[in-house]
Amino acid sequence: MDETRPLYVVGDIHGHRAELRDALQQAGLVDAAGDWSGVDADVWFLGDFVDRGPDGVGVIDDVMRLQRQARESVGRVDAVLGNHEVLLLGYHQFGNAADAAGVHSFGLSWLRNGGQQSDQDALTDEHLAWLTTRPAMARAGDHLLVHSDTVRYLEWGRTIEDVNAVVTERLTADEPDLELWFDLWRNLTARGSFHHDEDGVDQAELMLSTFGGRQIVHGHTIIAAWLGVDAPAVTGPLSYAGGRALGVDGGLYEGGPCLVVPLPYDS
Ligand SMILES: [Mn+2]
Repeated sequence: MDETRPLYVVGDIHGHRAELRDALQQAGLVDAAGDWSGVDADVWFLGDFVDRGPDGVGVIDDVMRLQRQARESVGRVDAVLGNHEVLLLGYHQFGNAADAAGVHSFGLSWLRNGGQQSDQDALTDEHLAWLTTRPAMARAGDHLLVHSDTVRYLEWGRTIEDVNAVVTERLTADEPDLELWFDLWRNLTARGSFHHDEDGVDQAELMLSTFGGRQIVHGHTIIAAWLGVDAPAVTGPLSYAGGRALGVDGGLYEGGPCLVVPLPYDS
C-alpha cells in the first residue's frame, strides 16, 4: 500500500444504512447522493454489516457499490468478515440443521443474535459471491485489521494469507461443512483477548509479532462496554493495551456513533 494515501476504517454498522452514509459524508468519503468522493482514500470496513438493524443487505449493497466506484477512481474500498457475516451466510447455507452433537445450529445462533429475515430474503448470488471471498484479516500500513478482538485467528494460520485462505476455502467449498463453518462463527464471536488486565498486552503482541503491524484495529466489542457508559456517550475509538489495540465499534445499534476513523489514530 502507498503510505501517503489517506486510510480509514469503519466500525460495525449492523444494518444502519442512513447513519453510515451520513458518517461517510462527514468524513468526505461520499457525496450527498452517497457516491464515492474519497478520491485516493483507502477505506476498510471491519465487518458486521448485518443483523440487529433494519437493512444489513442494503449496507452490503452500498459497500459493494463504493468498492466499484473507488476502483474506477484511484481509491480503494474493502472489508474484513465479521462474525455476523458468517452467521448470515451460515443460516442461508444450513438453515436450522444441527451439528453432529445436536447442540449447535446456525438457526439458533442467528435467532439469538439479531438475525433479520429481511436480510436473508434480500441475499443474491452476487452478495454471496462477494461475502464468501472477503478476507478475515488485512494489513494496512502499520495496522493489522480484523473484526474481532481475539487471538483465535491464530487457530487458522500464522500468516494473513494462510488465515484468509482457510476461511475462504471453507466458505466457498463445493460441499460446505457445518462443523467448519461453525468453527468460523465461534472463533470470530470470541472477544476480549487484548483487554485482559493480566495478559492483554502479551496477547496483542503475539498477534502483531505473528501477523505483522504495530497496532491491531478491530470492531466487534462496543467501546461503551469497556468505558462503563451508554453507547451514545462514546465520541471516538478506544486505544488500549499500551496502544497495541484500537477498538472502533461505536455501538451503532445501541444508539452510539458510526465511527469512521482516520489512521493512524492520534488519541
Ligand atoms: Mn461482531
